[in-house]
Amino acid sequence: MKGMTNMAGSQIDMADRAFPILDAFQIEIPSWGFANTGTRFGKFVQAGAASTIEEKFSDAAEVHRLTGSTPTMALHVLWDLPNGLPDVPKVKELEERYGIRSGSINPNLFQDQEYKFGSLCNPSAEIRGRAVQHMVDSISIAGELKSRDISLWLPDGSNYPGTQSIRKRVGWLEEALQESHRHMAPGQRLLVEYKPFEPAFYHTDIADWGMALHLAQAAGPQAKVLVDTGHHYAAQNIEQIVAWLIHTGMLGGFHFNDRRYADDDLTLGSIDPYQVFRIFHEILTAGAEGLELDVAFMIDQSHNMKGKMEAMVQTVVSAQELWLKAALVDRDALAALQDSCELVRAEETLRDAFWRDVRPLVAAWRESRGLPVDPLQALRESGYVEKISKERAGKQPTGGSYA
Ligand code: LRH
Ligand code: MN
Repeated sequence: MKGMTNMAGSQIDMADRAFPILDAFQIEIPSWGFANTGTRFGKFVQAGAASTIEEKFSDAAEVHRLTGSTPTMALHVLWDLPNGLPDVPKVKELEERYGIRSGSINPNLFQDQEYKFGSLCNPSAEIRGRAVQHMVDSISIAGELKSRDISLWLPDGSNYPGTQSIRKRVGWLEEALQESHRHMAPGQRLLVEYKPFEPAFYHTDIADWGMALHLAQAAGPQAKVLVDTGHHYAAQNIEQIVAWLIHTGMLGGFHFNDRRYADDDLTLGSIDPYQVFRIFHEILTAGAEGLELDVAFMIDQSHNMKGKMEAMVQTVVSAQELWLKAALVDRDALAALQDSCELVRAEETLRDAFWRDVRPLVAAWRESRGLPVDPLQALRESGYVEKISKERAGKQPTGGSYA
């Protein structure tokens, strides 16, 4: 088979193991990862940034052409379907033209002025009603686009003690998610994302995995928890949270990114690649033990400094490599060493897989699948970034800190 011509026997067995693993690996890219984004201190615009839904589909198609692992793109309702349901036919046409399917649908309950004191948790029943209507519209859009997941993140919270009733807000949130769940079609999933703080800095209504798990269970059987790797205090053991969500059958998906301090939305594996490896290890071990998992892998990053196309391709390449490393852990040996409490040998069995340089194997897989052996180099040689920078220069909206 092409790509394996000059591989020794053991390498061929390794390829036999690795290639199907890489064939099955998929990770969803966020439309907003191609747009000009910034922080509250400003936004450095890139001439090639995407500002239209068509440009985002074009960029997503290029990432998939180069990596082979990103057939779907997550959409954010107000940013990508500003008119809601009436924008669906256009999106379907773009899916056709660019060969990229719409992925998770993200309601946006954090932009409208009326959500200052909350959306689904706002003391005003009227405002809560409008926020629930946006959830219902987002669920309909997902239905029209045959997207399985409605991925909900809420900025709701408060900035000062005593200014809001935390318990009343829990009650309103339970009602709103139960009402939303009632509008879901069979097979659809509601993913509840938690975040400890920002933009609220005293209390956030869905601040941690326990709150998200309770709300998802209270909403209904089609609701699960979404783990954004950037939404944890530095001292938290994320893979332990993942293990609990797997154990309770409540793990729905991930937003992968990396961080040094808080929700920095940096590129996956750029600060702590071992963190992603440990998360992947928990998922693969559960799968190897026969647990039926249905976990959506998604990227959620804002590329404020790196070239957006380069950052996205780099992220997918890192994810492919870290997934394969974790997939090659000798799980049987590890399980035996764990049971016999042989600590160092167990740890070395895990680290051995992490230290393995799988890049030649992934390159051989790409070659065997007709993909560019080095996607980042292929991006540079394609001239795609230069082309879109010329076409899009000066057309991007300047306002707003986010996409
Ligand atoms: C919030 C978040 C959420 C998205 C947004 C773009 O921090 O992680 O998932 O809606 O980023
Ligand atoms: Mn997220």
